Order: sequence, then C-alpha cells, then structure tokens
Amino acid sequence: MERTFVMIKPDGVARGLIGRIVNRFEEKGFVIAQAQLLYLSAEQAGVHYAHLKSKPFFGELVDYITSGPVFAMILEGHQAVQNARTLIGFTNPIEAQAGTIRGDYALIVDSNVIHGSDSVENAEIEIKRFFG
Ligand code: DAT
Ligand code: MG
Repeated sequence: MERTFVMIKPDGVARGLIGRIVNRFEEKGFVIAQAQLLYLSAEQAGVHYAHLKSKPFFGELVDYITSGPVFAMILEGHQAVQNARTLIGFTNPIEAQAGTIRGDYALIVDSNVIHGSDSVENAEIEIKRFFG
C-alpha cells in the first residue's frame, strides 16, 4: 500500500484544526499509520524546503514552519500521494477549490495550513526525515 507524508503546519495546529483535518483524511479512506506532534528545527526546515531556497520568501517560510508545533502523519492508501494532494488542494488557497483542506481553511499562500508530499519518492524521504 502506498504511503505519503502529511503535516499540519503551525497555523493549523494553533487554530485547533488537527481533529477536523484528520477527520477529512479518515473519511476519505486513508489509514493513519503514524502521527506525532513535533517541532521542526531551522535546519530541518531548510532541508524540507530546499527546493525553495532561492525564493525571496524562503526566510519567512522557515520562520513560519518553525514558529510552533506541527502535526506530522504517515497516511496509507491507494495512490496515497496523489489522493492526499487532491484533498489538500492547490498551493495558493485562492486557487484551492471549496471542499479541499486549503480551499476550506486557508486564505493566503504564506500560511496554507498543511503540507503533503508531491511524489512517492519524496514521501519516503520525508517519512524518513520526520519519523526516522
Ligand atoms: P506545496 O506546499 O503545495 O507542495 P511548494 O512545495 O511549491 O507547494 O511550496 C511549499 C510551501 O511554500 C507552500 O506550501 C507555501 C510556500 N509558498 C509557495 N509559494 C509561495 C509564495 N509565492 N509566497 C509565499 N509562500 C509560498
Ligand atoms: Mg511541495
């Protein structure tokens, strides 16, 4: 069964959205294989967002993702990576459709509530990074 890595970001945790977001994944049919509340170090954040290092918003992105606890999960299910990305919605909440997590719970790209791995390969890398 395919696995993916999903992480409710600090704004989602602070707003008390863990239960509702977990519920969405459970209703969709995913199995939650592991879950943990954890803090990202600046170093971990830099590695996690290495593909965005050249962007002008990189510093703020690292500050944001390390600003409080995140709720990290390993989800299992059929085509888990792509199914989770579809449920999460487009990166910019303005483009994310109603019914998706970002479409329903976020307004701006800077704090878009949740992360989901973008490929099977990256899912395994991120699972290893955050769950060992
Ligand atoms: P995704 O999280 O949908 O995989 P990504 O990997 O391209 O998107 O970017 C990672 C995060 O970086 C994204 O969730 C929010 C932030 N981000 C992306 N583009 C941004 C922008 N133009 N301004 C501010 N933050 C941005
Ligand atoms: Mg991404």
